[in-house]
Amino acid sequence: MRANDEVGALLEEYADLLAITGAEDFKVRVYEKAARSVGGYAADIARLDDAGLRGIPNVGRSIAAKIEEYLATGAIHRLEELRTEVPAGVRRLTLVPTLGPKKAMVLYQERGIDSVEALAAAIDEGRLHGLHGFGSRTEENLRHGIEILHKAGQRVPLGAAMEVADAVVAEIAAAGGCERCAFAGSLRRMKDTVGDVDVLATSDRAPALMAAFTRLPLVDQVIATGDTKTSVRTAAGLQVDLRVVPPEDWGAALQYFTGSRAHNIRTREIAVHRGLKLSEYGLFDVESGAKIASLTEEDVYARLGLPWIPPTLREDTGEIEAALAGTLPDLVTEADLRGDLHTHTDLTDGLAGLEEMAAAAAARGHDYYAVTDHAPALAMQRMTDEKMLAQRARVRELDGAYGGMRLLHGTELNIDPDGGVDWPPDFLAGFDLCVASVHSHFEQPREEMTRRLVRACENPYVKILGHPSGRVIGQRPPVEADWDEVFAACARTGTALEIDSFPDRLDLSAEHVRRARNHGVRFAIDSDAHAVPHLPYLRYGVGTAQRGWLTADEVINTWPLDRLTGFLKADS
Ligand code: DGT
Ligand code: CA
Ligand code: CA
Ligand code: ZN
Repeated sequence: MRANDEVGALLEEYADLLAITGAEDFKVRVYEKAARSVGGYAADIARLDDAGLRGIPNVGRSIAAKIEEYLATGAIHRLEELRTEVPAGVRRLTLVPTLGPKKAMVLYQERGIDSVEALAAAIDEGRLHGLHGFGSRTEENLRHGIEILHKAGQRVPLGAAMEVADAVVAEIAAAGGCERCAFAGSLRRMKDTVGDVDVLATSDRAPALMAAFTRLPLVDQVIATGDTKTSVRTAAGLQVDLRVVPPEDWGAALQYFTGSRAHNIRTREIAVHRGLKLSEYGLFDVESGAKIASLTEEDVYARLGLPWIPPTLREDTGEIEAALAGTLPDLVTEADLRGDLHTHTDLTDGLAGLEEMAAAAAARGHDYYAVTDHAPALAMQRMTDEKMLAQRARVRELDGAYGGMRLLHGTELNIDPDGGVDWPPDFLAGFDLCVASVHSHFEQPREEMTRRLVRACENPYVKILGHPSGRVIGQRPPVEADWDEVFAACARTGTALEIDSFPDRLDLSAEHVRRARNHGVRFAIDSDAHAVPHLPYLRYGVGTAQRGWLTADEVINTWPLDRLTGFLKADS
């Protein structure tokens, strides 16, 4: 894990604890902003001196000092003090949707509630009655919030699990005696949340790999260790399993541990029909016991009479039938993407300036890059017509300064409760591209929400419906709408549906993508980047698109610029 992420998490915790202990809002916000800036900062903070640290946006003298203290000693004294005042469970209370820090502290001080479980029990036993600010309506909201939190369970968003897995794989691969190493399981299938991380390696010296694994700095606790499997837990509570197999069994083990369970049941059945037996050790002839295939996944699938099936499809939702029929889709890949169509800068809530974002995008090899800052109705972003036009002028000036990459000027509009957007047609006409998203009134009844989204699609200037369901994984459920009606409207009006690649959104979800696809809709896989380190999030959006069975041609930002520009014309 990068020091930036560690310190970002500590500053966020600091902000939470300040809020819980009743510090002024402005002070809390200072730390929240600093947390995001540090986490999103492109350079490694462990390599910065004091002046370098203070060059990070939103980091002043006192925060720079705390960061230096952490880098030097591994702890921040003031944070340790706050931790003794506020039990960890009280901070966890603020993860309950609708429960803010002040209310959490009241619950702790007045009723001794120091965990989510204790809160649920207190509600059930009626112990919140009479507590100021906790009427029956509030209680109902809390009950619902606890449900949402529990549904998310202990599952971790894809992005957080991927960071851990990438770090583990890099370390194990570099350990002496390791031949191959990769992650398997739900992570390789790019599921939007991950229960635990499954890492697979081949070596003739398993004990050396296990020892290297348990010594990794991110390991907080060793759950169990042996010669074939070791399980550990990170400080954030994520379990990581490392399995070591002999080099000749790599393919069979990778196939087995990638899953899903449902997919494996089907492949085992196919084996049985052929007089074979499939396990993590290989594909065997039942009669002779001879091993028929195990070195590569391709071998295993081939001896089952199947083409290799991409991991993102392995859910037994039609991929076996498609493989047998020779009709597996040619899935979109990250290499197919030519640009990014939804990104922010520090003109609104982004952390980096236009030039920095554009330069980083160009370094990724994009052919085009759209800047789409927030529109005025999101009041806290303080957007004005003048600021937007000044940004456009700057975008036009800079266009051409990044090699072959074209800069597009767009905006992310807010869809109001009636389906209208921020600006009138003549102003919208000046943009190269308008994304439109729901940022408020998430709880509208289904019919109203459907009408709202359909009306937004019908606006001829709206070309992409941003994060269409509005979900935030583990925090906010998707809005209720008649999705088939919305998807049909997108197809009819030539509005692309976004797959927002931000790892806590992944919105549209893979299930919705697959449904939308049947309506003949186009999609845009966007980073929604608010900082330079967010640009690579496209990888998660591509994973989601693959799980939705998308091919490159269905994704508008795989198209060459002239084809894209045709799509973006208001009358198309
Ligand atoms: P997760 O961790 O809940 O996000 O989901 P997975 O799919 O990573 O599941 P996990 O970690 O329990 O196991 C990894 C893969 O190993 C799983 O997808 C299929 C395979 N596997 C593990 N245990 C079994 C089993 O008892 N039966 C079968 N058929 N496959 C198994
Ligand atoms: Ca797993
Ligand atoms: Ca596992
Ligand atoms: Zn948005």
